[in-house]
Amino acid sequence: MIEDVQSTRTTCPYCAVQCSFDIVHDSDTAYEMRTTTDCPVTHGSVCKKGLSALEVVNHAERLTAPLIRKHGQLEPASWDEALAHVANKIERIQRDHGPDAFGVFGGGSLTNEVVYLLAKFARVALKTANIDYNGRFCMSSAAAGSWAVYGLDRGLPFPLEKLKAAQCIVLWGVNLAETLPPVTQFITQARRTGANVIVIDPRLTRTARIGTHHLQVRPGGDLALALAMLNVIVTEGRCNHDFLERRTRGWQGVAAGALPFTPEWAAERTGLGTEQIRWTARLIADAAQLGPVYVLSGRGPEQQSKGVATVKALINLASFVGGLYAPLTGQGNGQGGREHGQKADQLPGYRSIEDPQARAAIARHWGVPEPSLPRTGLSAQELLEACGEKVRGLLVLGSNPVVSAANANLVTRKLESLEHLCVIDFLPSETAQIADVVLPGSMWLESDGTMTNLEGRVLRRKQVFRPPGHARADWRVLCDLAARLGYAEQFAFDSPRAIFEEFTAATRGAPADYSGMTYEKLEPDGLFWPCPKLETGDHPGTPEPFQSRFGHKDGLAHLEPVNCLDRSEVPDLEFPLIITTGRHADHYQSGVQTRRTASLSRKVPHAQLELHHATALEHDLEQGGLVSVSSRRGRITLEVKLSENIRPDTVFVPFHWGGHERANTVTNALLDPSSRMPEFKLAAAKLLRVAQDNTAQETNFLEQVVSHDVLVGATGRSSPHPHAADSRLEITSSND
Ligand SMILES: Nc1nc2c(c(=O)[nH]1)N[C@H]1C(S)=C(S)[C@@H](COP(=O)(O)OP(=O)(O)OC[C@H]3O[C@@H](n4cnc5c(=O)[nH]c(N)nc54)[C@H](O)[C@@H]3O)O[C@H]1N2
Ligand SMILES: Nc1nc2c(c(=O)[nH]1)N[C@H]1C(S)=C(S)[C@@H](COP(=O)(O)OP(=O)(O)OC[C@H]3O[C@@H](n4cnc5c(=O)[nH]c(N)nc54)[C@H](O)[C@@H]3O)O[C@H]1N2
Ligand code: SF4
Ligand SMILES: [Mo]
Repeated sequence: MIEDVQSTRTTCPYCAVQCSFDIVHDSDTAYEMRTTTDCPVTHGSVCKKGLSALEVVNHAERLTAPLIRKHGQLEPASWDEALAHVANKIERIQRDHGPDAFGVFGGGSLTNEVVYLLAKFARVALKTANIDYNGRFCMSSAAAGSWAVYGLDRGLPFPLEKLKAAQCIVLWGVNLAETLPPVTQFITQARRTGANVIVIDPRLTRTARIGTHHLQVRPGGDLALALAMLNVIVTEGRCNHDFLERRTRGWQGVAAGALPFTPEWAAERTGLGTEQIRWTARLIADAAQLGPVYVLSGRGPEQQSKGVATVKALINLASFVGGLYAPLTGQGNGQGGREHGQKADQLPGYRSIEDPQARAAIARHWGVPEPSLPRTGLSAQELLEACGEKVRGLLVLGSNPVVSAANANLVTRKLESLEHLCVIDFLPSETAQIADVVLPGSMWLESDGTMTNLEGRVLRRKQVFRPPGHARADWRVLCDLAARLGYAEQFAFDSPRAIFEEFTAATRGAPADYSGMTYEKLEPDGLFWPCPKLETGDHPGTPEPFQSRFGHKDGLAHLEPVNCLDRSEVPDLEFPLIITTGRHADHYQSGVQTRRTASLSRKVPHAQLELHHATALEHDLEQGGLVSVSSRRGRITLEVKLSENIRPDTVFVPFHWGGHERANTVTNALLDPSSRMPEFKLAAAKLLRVAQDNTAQETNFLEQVVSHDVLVGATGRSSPHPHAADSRLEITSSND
């Protein structure tokens, strides 16, 4: 009926920009998603992923009933049966092996309400130390570096608008034209008024094309490059002493520490010329004389086994010219997701689980004795790799680690060896397909909540529909399960608003203080944290927390000298190339939603290996042909995409696919010593041409070896194309 049609303003299900949309709908159908110039973040520009998000809401594969594995197959069950089954498994595993034997794995796409609830569920209902989440794979290095040096991680510590007035923006390993597309408007506006935009990426990306300068760094060379640029700035006397004196401490040690790292030292490590390094450092320092300089990183320099050291080096570089460093957060609630307790070492409000005061405050808030709160548990990759041994059961909510964790063959085997795997999802992700119980949760427009975007701006997410069939809102699933475990009283919430009220009160006095926020005050433009509750009046929020002070008690940035310790895999005769991984504009994350979005997947149905013409020639590969890529961990088969835009020593693959196209089959799970971030951006690899008959021929001319090999998984398939069988996966076929 025409009079039923209404419009609900909410935010996008995907990335950390959190663009606003108006959903035009009636009580059970969404007709349209409209952009709105009222969007406080991007003023109406969005990307095609966001705009296509409705396509998957009514997808035929939506999970609408709980599923329990019986005789190897996932079969529909009632909520009663499924919840009793999961609660039983939890109780049995914890009774036999202790509370930490049951783990929890969360995600950065969940609302703050669900993140808070999951953190409380793990610590109160399960009493397990082992809760971690996919943000460990995402923001952990940037967060650890920012906390150490700035004393706080608030992602971008200023609204995106501020970028327009920059004199120089360094986009370090971030391909925002594909990953945060509407942010490009702020970059191009800065360019129009004369800013230099320096893009540092092994590929000449779409982002590099909107920049003024491109440094085609060798993967993993970022730390050496940052150190060498700092060396130039220090040795040529280009430091901003005023900023260093007023806003930092420890800079003298950093300056002295930079002396050995000359551009000559860095040239081979970075794959760049000494003059290019010198010239770029001077460009940044000169621009800083005229106005603001921002060094913004993406996952390129962060997803490395030296990610934290690299982030600290980027902060040093920015600080020495008087500029600011900030990471660009990735997931929809990647910022809130890392603040409210689903990380193994955190309690809500971005507090440390080891801090006695924080423990006491949260224990009081939750009505439990302080000693009952667990301590720091295993980090994401370590938690997944402990499955089947230290960890016997796992609850996954908001992640698809079978596709997205490093060294995914190993991780999948570990998950399969669990006594119990429970996945809460709205689609049959690859991880749900190997679960023992799948609980149907809610999509973005099926529950109320809040999301904290990449600027630290907290925005309202609004419910438009009820979850389909027997599916339930995620928060309700957690409350129901907690009740089964005997914690009905602590999880007696009747709405996301009730959770929000308890959650914001829990953050009072914490670094990420949301206590002054209410659902009403978050409209229309959101509020930036910290936003404490005041005795009188409303706190306006804090758009620029670093404007005059950093997060440490003394208000200063605590700069640290950084060394170039490198444990990364180096290419050798057997694995002569570097493989790096990342994203494609048309797909999102582990691809569960975008591979099922017809308008996106029609255009980009498969993972392609991007490689340079010269490398292709050397390996006898042609456009559209098949290539097998192997590393010390495994082998995948991909279509060849020839390019002039990538270093000849490097190949690139997006990680949005599973099966034989799964990038993480080849990635290295070497962890950063402090953030525990796996090395997604760098592994040694070799290529093998896949002949028509699916026989792989080694054509590595460097080694002058030609051998024949049969591709794992590429033989015995009825389809002439090894990808075809992956396009529609049956939920019941997983454990056959
Ligand atoms: N379309 C799309 N958008 C997304 C997502 C998505 O899946 N798809 N995911 C969201 C999420 S969660 C995140 S975290 C962000 C990530 O956003 P980005 O950080 O922009 O994404 P990536 O493609 O992982 O990496 C960025 C760039 O790093 C480069 N790179 C690879 N290795 C290195 C290296 O060693 N050094 C340097 N300097 N660069 C290197 C790659 O070539 C790539 O262009 O995107 C968000 N937005
Ligand atoms: N090789 C390589 N691997 C990477 C990366 C890389 O650059 N290279 N990047 C890493 C990064 S930065 C990230 S963030 C991770 C992301 O990878 P994942 O952690 O796998 O994240 P998603 O693909 O978003 O998975 C989300 C899953 O949860 C479901 N889901 C999403 N939202 C909700 C919700 O609100 N409720 C419920 N119940 N379910 C939900 C989706 O259907 C999907 O199955 O991948 C990491 N892995
Ligand atoms: S930029 Fe991010 S938030 Fe905006 S429409 Fe695209 S995916 Fe959604
Ligand atoms: Mo991410």
